[in-house]
Amino acid sequence: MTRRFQNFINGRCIPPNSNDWIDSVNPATGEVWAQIARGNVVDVRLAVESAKRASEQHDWRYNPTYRSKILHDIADRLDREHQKLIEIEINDNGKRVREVKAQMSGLGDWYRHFAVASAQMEVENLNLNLDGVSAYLDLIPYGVVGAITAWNSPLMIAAWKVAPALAGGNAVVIKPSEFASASTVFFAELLSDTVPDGLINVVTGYGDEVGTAIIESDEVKKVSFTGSEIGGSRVATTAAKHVKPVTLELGGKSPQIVFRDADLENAINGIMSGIFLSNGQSCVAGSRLIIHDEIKHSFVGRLKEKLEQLQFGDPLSEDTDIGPIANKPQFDKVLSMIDRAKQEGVKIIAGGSKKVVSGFEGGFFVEPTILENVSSSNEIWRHEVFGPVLCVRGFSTDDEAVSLANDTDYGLAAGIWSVDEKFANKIAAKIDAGTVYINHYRSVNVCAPVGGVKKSGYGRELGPNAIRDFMQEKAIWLGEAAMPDPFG
Ligand code: TXE
Repeated sequence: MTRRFQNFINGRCIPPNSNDWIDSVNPATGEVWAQIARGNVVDVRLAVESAKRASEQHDWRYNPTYRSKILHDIADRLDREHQKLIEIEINDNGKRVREVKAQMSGLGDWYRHFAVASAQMEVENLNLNLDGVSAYLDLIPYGVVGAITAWNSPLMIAAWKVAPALAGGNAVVIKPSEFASASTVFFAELLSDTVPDGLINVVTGYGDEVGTAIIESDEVKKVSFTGSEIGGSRVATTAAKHVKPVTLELGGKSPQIVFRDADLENAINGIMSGIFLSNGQSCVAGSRLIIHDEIKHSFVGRLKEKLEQLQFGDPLSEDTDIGPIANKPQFDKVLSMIDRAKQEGVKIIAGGSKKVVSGFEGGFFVEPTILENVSSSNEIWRHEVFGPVLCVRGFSTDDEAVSLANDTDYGLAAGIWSVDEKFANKIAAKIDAGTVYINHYRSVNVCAPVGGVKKSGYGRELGPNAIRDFMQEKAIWLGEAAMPDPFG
């Protein structure tokens, strides 16, 4: 019998009110490996009620030291038991075992950081420059927070929302992507005897059913979303109707600029990592290579050689370099965007087709693809593929490089490759993006904010304000001298 993942509400697994289930397909085989609950507004109501009760517990709401202890317990539990999550995640989204292991073994650390940060939260005095009165800043939790996540790295994306939300004294209702929900449900289940009931709830299902119900619930006071530009726009529209704040981490079309003086070996590794790790299914995927005309030809030749050495195969195998695309709609989207690029006259330098992998004939494999002869009007240059597809364009002047880099509606990340650090910093200042990497790419760290400008969204995750983003400021004023008679 197919394994079923129920909703997780108030500390236990419960079947969906609809009694309906959604198939979860293993992208390496194309076969159904599990089913997830098709949640609806009734499940969301139960989850929100349980979250509200949990968020109102006195210790949770007012005692950061207690919250810190629970977050430490979560981190320790994940350190001990994260292996149990690895296979589920791979069955769900096909990410390679080497990448998933790295993500899962670090999962506890996201929670540990916020455990420490929660314990360090202090009252902030406000410098009013007034006589006879002082003020301080109180930070208050929202209460119940909604976390709507995507399929590419479900548990890491959830950690970026759940850990700071909990540290700030909230309870969460998570809606993972319908394409990869199992690991998030299992994660909540794994923590059921570590986390007080109701603090972490998971309702699975479709965006326009479960996601909308979460945003529309009066008791959900803030929503943090990771997903597509269209999804984000819908989420923001619904939230606006309810005057509810949202954080949107949407896609990107991130440029990587390689200057003539770059350390080319380093740059090649950076470009490969930026677009071909995780099959380009990363929000910061460096999908546009902008490279000086004089080095373009040889650089692309070396990228091509690297691609030829990569092994396709089972994402569960340590030897695999390239696994499947995470789900069928995404597989179809990647291939159809490549096809349309071909029709528009874009030149295929490498890849460009689906790949049939022996033993995994039903899997959603796509060849890593390099495209040249791309212009600003091509869809493949303008729109996020979220797949292993690199567009290459040459430049001759620095201004041209900057202008090509900013020739996008998005602004999540960018890479700059030059050994002249001063020059690279000057270029970085001109790039419209939430993150710019110089001679490096793709790393994330709890101390560095993640988020975009333009259509890559708004608000930030992680970084110095991560907990405050899940809290509201309240100014408390203290009169220290007699109030004067206003009419005297
Ligand atoms: O995204 P969706 P999908 C981009 C990438 C990809 C494309 C489509 O380009 O090809 O998005 O992916 C929920 N109200 N990114 O279809 O639909 C949905 O159920 C409330 C970039 O997976 O945006 C899921 O949980 N919720 C991205 C989540 O939103 C709604 C990562 C994301 O789904 C909703 C993933 C609604 N109206 C995809 N509509 C990144 N930022 O890195 C959808 N959802």
